[in-house]
Amino acid sequence: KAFHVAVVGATGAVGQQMLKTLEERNFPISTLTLLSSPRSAGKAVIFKGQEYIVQEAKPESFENVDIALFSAGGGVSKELAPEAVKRGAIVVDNTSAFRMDENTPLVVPEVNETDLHHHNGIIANPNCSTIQMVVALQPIFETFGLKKVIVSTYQAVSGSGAQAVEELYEQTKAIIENEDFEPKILPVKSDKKHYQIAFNAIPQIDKFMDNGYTFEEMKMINETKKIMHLPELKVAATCVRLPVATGHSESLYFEVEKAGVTPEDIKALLQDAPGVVLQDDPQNQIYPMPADCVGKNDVFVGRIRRDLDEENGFHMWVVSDNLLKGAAWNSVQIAESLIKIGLVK
Ligand code: 11C
Repeated sequence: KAFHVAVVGATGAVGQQMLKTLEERNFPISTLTLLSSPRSAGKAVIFKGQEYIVQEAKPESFENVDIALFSAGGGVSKELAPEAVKRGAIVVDNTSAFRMDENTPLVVPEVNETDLHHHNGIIANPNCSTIQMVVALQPIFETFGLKKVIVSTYQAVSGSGAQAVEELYEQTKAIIENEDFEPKILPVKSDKKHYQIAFNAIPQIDKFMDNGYTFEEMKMINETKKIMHLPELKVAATCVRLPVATGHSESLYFEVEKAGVTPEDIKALLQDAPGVVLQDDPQNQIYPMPADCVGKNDVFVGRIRRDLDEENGFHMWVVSDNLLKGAAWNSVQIAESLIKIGLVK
């Protein structure tokens, strides 16, 4: 069986990767409807060699749609995802609009695919930095138990959209050519101040909350607890933006419940874990790096070692393509799971 699929936000950084992923997976599509905000409507997009004109997303755009993949910002999802559901579609939403809603499953198929059974029309796709972390942590939790996670991220500018990638290239060029420039996008387009990203590191992703953490940090904390069904898990996060175009990296410290676990036990486990590729051979300088992970769907892990003071504590480096497993691939993977389980009419 083939399905009528709508992609909302088809011209954006994630939307483009969604189309590429649907094409690569040979996703069973009978009709493809490409939608966007009024700003991008009218643009031409090629899918499987055929040209499509992107239409402005409206409630009636979702008539007869079976599966709608949303990635056009939280405002668009809040307004139009319920309209799509009303018309019989299942929505996979890549924004933060419904993630913490208790009636909306927040799904990473390697971790909690069975949560899809409880959907009410909308399935939320988690934040990119959360996804790669839980793919690496879930097998460790299942086998050894998990007490505590402290994560520091090294995030790529494409997480902030195509304009941020442009800004990185332009600033880099301006600095090398000794020209003036004015930061306008990063760290957060709508925040009061903007800072240089080229040759820099910015310890702010999304706006600050009253508790001193950013929204990105709180997403990593709250979403991890929800996806892994571990409300009591201790999680802390510091999220930093780097001048890398694509590929988020994370340094994780975690403590397991079980005594006597060795780094070799963790490596052996992750070697066979779904969605994980182990690259861990320090003697031969083998470890994951964003430049090697771009364009791949997996989560890459390495640098696994025991903490020098805490017997049950370990350190690990986790890298993934933030636009693929962090967004487009996880969304398409959810859609594939929905079909496999028989949840798409
Ligand atoms: C970033 N993680 O790297 C963000 C982008 O909630 O889906 C994804 C925002 C989200 O800037």
